[in-house]
Amino acid sequence: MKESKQSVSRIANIYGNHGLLIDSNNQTHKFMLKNSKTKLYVGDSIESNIIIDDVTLIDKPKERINVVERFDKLGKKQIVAANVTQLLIVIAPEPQPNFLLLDKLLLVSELMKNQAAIVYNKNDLGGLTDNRILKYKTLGYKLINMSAKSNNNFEQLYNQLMNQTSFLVGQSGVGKSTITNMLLNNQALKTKTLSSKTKKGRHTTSTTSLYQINSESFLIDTPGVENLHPAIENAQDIQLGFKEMKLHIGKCKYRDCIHISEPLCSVKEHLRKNEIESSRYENYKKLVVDYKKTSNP
Ligand SMILES: Nc1nc2c(ncn2[C@@H]2O[C@H](COP(=O)(O)OP(=O)(O)O)[C@@H](O)[C@H]2O)c(=O)[nH]1
Ligand SMILES: [Mg+2]
Ligand SMILES: [Zn+2]
Repeated sequence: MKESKQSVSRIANIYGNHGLLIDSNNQTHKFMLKNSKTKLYVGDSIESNIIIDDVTLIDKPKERINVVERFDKLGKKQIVAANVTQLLIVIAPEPQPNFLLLDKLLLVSELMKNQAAIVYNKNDLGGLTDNRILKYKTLGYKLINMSAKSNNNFEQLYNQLMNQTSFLVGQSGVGKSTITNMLLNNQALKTKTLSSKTKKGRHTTSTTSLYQINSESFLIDTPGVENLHPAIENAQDIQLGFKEMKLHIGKCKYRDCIHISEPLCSVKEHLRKNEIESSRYENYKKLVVDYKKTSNP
């Protein structure tokens, strides 16, 4: 029986009580949980565990800095990954961007205290000229203009990943798995062709997986991340995801103003002056209404 110790590793994927982890030398190993009741997520960090016959026995993960949550099909909260430091929100000319989803994902990122970057992929199909997208740059978000297929602006994306655990999010079909493939430069993930009839992407990622880009940089790709759940604790939190509204916090008549029906509201005043764009404000309102519907009063 071979037995050895190892330093910090990250969980790469999980199937029940076993799966794969990546060690600090970018080597993949099998693991098994000692106790199948222990909660373990992709991205979890594991410290010095015992390896027996090439299988790492895991007692418990290190304390998490955060978790990414979504609603499952039954509307129940589910954790999809842990220890994420950056959301990479991927959009493309096709499928057409869903701006409500984009604004919601920026809020998810803000409430996780993560950094966010918007990746405009498939620029080979259409240049980045859409003002609805360009405005995010004006708002202060990093906007990477690239094509995974024609390897355009790969450098910029690569630099954005350095020293981060990045989580790829966005509509199905925007190219998340293709980007992952490009980065890993292998065929480990299979991508299928966009269904030309519906122009809607099909899921091509069957399970959440973490990949190592270099010793300090990791990337997580997962299917079905459209219903990520922002960690909203009260309606006041929602404005934090909107940089242009954040500027006016504390300037309304009411300290707890949520900028919808209150009088003497600074946000609505700037909205009237077109300093806050109405489409962003409408998405803000939808997120507030959505939150109120699902939260217990
Ligand atoms: N033209 C073009 N197609 C791309 C690009 N990136 C991905 N695709 C295609 O878009 C489709 C969906 O990609 P996929 O990576 O599965 O998307 P995911 O659902 O976000 O993981 C596939 O047919 C890819 O070949 C790109 O940069 N340009
Ligand atoms: Mg995919
Ligand atoms: Zn207000």
